[in-house]
Amino acid sequence: MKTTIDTPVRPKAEQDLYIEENIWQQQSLGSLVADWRSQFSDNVALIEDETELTYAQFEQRVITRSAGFRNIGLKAGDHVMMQLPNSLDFIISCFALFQLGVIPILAMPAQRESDIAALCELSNPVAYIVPSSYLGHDYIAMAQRIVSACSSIEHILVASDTPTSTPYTSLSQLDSTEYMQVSNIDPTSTALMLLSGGTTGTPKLIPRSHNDYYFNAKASAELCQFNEQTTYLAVLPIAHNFPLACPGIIGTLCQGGTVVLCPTPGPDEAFPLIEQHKVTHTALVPALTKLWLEAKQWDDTDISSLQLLQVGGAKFTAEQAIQVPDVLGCQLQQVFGMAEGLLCFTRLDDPLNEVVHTQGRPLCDFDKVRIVDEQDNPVAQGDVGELQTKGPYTIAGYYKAQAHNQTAFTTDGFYRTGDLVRVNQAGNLIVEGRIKEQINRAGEKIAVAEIEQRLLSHPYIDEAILVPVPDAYLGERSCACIISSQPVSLSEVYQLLQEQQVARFKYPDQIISLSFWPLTAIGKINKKALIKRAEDEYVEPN
Ligand code: J2J
Repeated sequence: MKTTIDTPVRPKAEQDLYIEENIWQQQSLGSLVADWRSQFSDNVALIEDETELTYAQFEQRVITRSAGFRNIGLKAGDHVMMQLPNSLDFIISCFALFQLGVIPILAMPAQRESDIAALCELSNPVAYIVPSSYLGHDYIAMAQRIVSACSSIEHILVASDTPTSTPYTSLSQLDSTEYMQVSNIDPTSTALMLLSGGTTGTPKLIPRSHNDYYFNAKASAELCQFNEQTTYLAVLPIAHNFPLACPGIIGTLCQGGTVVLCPTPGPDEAFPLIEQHKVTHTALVPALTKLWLEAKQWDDTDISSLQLLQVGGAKFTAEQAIQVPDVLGCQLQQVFGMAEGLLCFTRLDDPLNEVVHTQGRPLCDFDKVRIVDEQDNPVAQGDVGELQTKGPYTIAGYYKAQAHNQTAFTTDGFYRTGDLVRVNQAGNLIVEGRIKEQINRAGEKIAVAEIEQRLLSHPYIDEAILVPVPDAYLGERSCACIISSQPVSLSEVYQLLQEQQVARFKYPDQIISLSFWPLTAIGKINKKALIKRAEDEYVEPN
């Protein structure tokens, strides 16, 4: 793997191959906006509340925002921290930045100061884009604190409903009617950075190039047969790869369809939008799907327009998968993806049995996958092992993470996913577990090391281990197992994490106290025994 200072790149021969094979279109994401306008001009591209934008109006909004960004001095290669909920502002700003070659770093609204500050330290953004508030959190106050610690940030930009009293620029104030020519952006360069679920105490950034991300979205849209009649409901937070580009928003726009923005993912907001806009496609994580399945039992909103529900992000049980066609009245597709790249989909013409029991197969023929044992040797056909992958839209390394990249990638450039999988007779992958130190809580990823380190900062906690415990609602909940000098309650742990400005989804759901660790026969800490104990001691919250 050849490494530039910050962003590892693929070997030249691989890049040439992808270009030769027309997998990489050599087109920047920002330049797509004009192409879409010329193909789909009067189609509705985006809907948020009462606002509908055609492709022509979308282009106009992107151009004026782009000029505004340029007027405050943003330039190609700059980084901008973006932390917006599902909104037009998100999409318009994103494409405006793409046009300038400015790289948005896509943080989720649920993230709090500890993550954002660490990401700013890593990436030195020149601007930070926030909503004024969302779901009760004051982002302006958070931004003020971040800026005082991060000297690279010159601008706090606040999405539309900015109170006039703030000293910060609102995004709409920025919009300029000046004509903006799309800059000449190298399509092999980084277009955006996604956040990794992470396995370590420090966050990692995933640099995705114009070429690879365009392919990711376009090929996914073709596989899912998106077209001008597609209406996609963006339900999951759109800073996440899945609703953004698998095919998600960008894939829908590639095909001339309509994107409807859903501000929160509950059925109470989503169902009426499906009915109102005759939504045909959407994507969910398993925990939300369970909620939708339950809600449909008593909610009689007409969601019969729904044709396809994609479910991914965490293991979807066959018991729930089988209910989707009957209860929600649409086809199911399982998606096993990762922000680092590789996407596996069940196909629309797969037999139901494969769709219910497997997580599909790679998006394209150029995806290389291998399943290996602990020594990196291929396992026998059908056996379980770690999935390693490389391909035209899988990264060659994380941003500015040279040491970590040495272990996260093999010497021949394969990404070690940390996922345990097997392949069935039909060639579909089945996710069996993971070896990475991560908890998958309702599709949101928690790096075990980060939370263990934070638990150890409590004065009474001497040792801490965070384990995933099977949970009927979340798929997995997290349990803090501690050895402490004095009793520590879950609410004391919450207080600690709140003081450290940690995102809420990372708080342990359960705590158990021990006086010594249970050990395996060879003397390692027996995590299975800890998980069993967590299950035995659990009292469901009421
Ligand atoms: C089991 N585990 C899964 C699945 C992801 C589409 C869909 C999901 C993501 C995503 C994504 C899983 N069954 N169906 O980016 O574009 C776990 C694996 C994987 C990790 C990646 C997309 N689908 N997972 O979830 O970067 O452990 O991406 O390595 O958030 O989620 O997490 P993330």
